[in-house]
Amino acid sequence: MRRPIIRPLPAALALASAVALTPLAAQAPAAADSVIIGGAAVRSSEIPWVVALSSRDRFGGTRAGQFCGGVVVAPTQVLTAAHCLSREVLGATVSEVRDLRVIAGREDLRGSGGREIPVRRVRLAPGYDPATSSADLAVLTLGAALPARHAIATARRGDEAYRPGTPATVYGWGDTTGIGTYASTLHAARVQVQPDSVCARAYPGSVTGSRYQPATMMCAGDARGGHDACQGDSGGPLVARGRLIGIVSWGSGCGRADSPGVYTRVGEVLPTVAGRR
Ligand code: 4AZ
Repeated sequence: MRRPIIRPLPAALALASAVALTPLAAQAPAAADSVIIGGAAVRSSEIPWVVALSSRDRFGGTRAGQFCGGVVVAPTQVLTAAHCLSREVLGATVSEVRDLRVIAGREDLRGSGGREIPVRRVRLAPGYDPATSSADLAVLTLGAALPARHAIATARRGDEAYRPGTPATVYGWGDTTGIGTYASTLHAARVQVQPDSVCARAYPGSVTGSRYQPATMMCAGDARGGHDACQGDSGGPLVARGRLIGIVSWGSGCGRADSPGVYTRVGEVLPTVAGRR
């Protein structure tokens, strides 16, 4: 997620959400040449299922109002993180945001290529809990259809792509340095699916941090750090074996060896969203 231009939240609440979702000040800056964190630029035309979530009203026009990522799973269905649609992120309720759109097929957020499609309907996973980030998933219905070939297959519960050690790729337009350098072109980083034991050890839950919950979350990173999602990548896809396995959700800092990125476990949480087709 990105912080909205206007933040009407009480400082204490804003701080609580920042703690759960990575305070910028606490992030360890990654290497200066890293992108997404430790990734590389990719052409969005080759990754047609990645979209940007946008509201110029809330986030300004310099990067087309991008504030989160999303994933096309059917011609009019896009998945994102539920927290992307929260008041903390938007600075308003989602129904008050009149220009919520997805941007598909745009190489550079500063340009005008691709399409901007309005979001018609928003459904949050019924188990979504903003306090713990559990079941952090939302299904957006678009006002116009994208080509069916732009959609990516979603992993099912127990999919072999969830096996620890599986190579995976995370995509986004988020922070490339850990200190607030937002990308204008799509970036991708290679990570590996981590065992639940590693995720649980990294995020045991404490006064300052969220707890890893394997039922609705998974985590991915690399043992040496340096490859990760970061602020602004939330809602975007984690893909393995050609299938969507995770949605960027939260983490402590970006690219730290001891703090893998935490993702919504799509195979478990997507089936809980009623009437999603
Ligand atoms: C965020 O604030 C965020 N390193 C997303 C992913 C990660 C951290 C923060 C994982 O949107």
